[in-house]
This record gives sequence, C-alpha cells and structure tokens, in this order.
Amino acid sequence: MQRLVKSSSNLFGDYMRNGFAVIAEFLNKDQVKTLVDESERIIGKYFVSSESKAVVKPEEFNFDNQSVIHRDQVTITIHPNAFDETGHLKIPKYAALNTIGMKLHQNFDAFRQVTFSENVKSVLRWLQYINPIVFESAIVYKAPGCSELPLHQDESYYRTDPPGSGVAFWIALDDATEQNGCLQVYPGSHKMSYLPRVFVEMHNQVKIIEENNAYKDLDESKFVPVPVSKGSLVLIDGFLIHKSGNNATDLLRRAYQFHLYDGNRSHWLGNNIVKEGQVYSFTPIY
Ligand SMILES: O=C(O)CCC(=O)C(=O)O
Repeated sequence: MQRLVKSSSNLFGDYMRNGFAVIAEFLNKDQVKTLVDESERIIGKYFVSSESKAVVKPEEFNFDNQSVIHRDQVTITIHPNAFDETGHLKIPKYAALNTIGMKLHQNFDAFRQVTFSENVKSVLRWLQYINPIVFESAIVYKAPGCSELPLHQDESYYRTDPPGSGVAFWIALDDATEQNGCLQVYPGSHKMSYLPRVFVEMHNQVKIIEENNAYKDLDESKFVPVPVSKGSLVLIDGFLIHKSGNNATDLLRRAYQFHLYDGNRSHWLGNNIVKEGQVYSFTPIY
C-alpha cells in the first residue's frame, strides 16, 4: 500500500472542525479492483437471481424497512419492494441490492487486508484512537435510479457510553459524483449532538427511542456534496449529519464502508441491535 501524503495535523484539523475529512487515492486502482472483484464473487455465491425472501433472518438483525438474506457468514440487505407477493425477486439483483456485509472485515481476505492495513491504522492514530474496534463492514450499493438515502447520524444506529467515539471509513469503489449519489454532509453538525433516533433492542424487538423533531429546523442548504474519485476515503464522525443523493446515471455507485468506535473512550451498551454474533463481529484494529 502506498504511503499517505496528507499530513496528520491537516487531517485531524479538518476532521475536528467539520466532522468529516477526505483522503484522495487512499486505495489505488488495483486495490479497488481487488475489492470489486471480491464483491462480485460474494454476490455470485450468496445472492442468486432466483432468491427468495424466505431465507433466514437472524433475530439480531431486524430493520423494518429492508429484507434481509443471511447465508453462512454473509448478510445481504435488499430494497423492500424488490420481492413480489410470492416472495421472489422481481427486479434484477443489482437493482435490488442495498448492502452486503456485515463482517467482510473478518470473513474475506480482500476486505480484511484493507480494514487492518497500516494506512487505516495510521489514520486512526492521527485521529487519536487508542483502542479502535471495528464492528461492521459492508459494501453499500446505489443502483441506477435509486433514491436518496435520507439524512441521519450513524450513532443513531448504535449506542456506546458515552456516545461520540464513532467513525465510519467510507471508501469509494466507483467515482462518486453529484449525478450518481455521492455523500452529502452538513459540515460542523457533529458538534450539535443531535441523536433524535436511536434504535435499541428490547425483548427481541427493535424499538426506536429518543425520537424528537430535532432535524426539522435543519437548514438543508448547508449540506455540501462530497464528490470523490474511486479509491478515495471519506471519514465520517458518528455524529455528523449526512445523506446521499439519488443515482441518476445508468451505472452502479458502490462504496466499502466500515464502522468503528474507541473502546478506550466508551463501552458498547448491551441493548444495541448491533451485537457480536451471526451478523456482526467486533475486532480491535490494533
Ligand atoms: O453510501 C451511501 O450512500 C451512504 C452510506 C451511509 O451514509 C450510511 O450507511 O450510513
């Protein structure tokens, strides 16, 4: 892997100020191709066109608005309207795909090598992570025609005590543009500490707690698009309000994304929907 060129003080400053930072060419073209080839292999093996919705849904993964296929160590989330009333896929599989995960960092060498690479470790040290723990990794698909992913904060989907040590590594596997639905961020919003939607598990059911209208007064004009070339890394603070646009092109827009928190600053709360098990895997990066 090539050495990173961006200086650590710039990166840390950008990240602290804005809640996100970009490192262009974090992966080179060959490394991106290796991840794309591996994801194709995973899709070929684990997601067949004759797919049926009936495939096992592990209890620990239960988002209402998505269908889930869990096979061996691979969990695939599918757009809810992709199945017909008999439970079979009614659109091409690439149009149906939402994510493939959730422990690629554990189960697939190509993803493991990137997630535990020296460059990832360097970035985490620059960001002053003492005990970074990766708990989820997935390829995120935005198919042609796919609509926007609504604004959210990642830490609404997992809980640590105290909150605030979460970060996402989002690596573009295609050039991400305003036309194909690149990330859009609200710079500085990580300092607002909104967490209006928090999902936790209670009695095997996902409940939404702490919902309020905090997002309703957001000035949507403050969002800025983050177009990046393939191989670029976008670091996203767990509190940063962000979204992604719709894909108005004829091509897929893909990213490899993994999430971490700092086990030195916070501990994982037991009532998370994300927990060690069939779907998720918690591993220290160093
Ligand atoms: O890749 C995207 O479209 C956005 C991903 C994202 O924001 C998320 O998974 O939290």
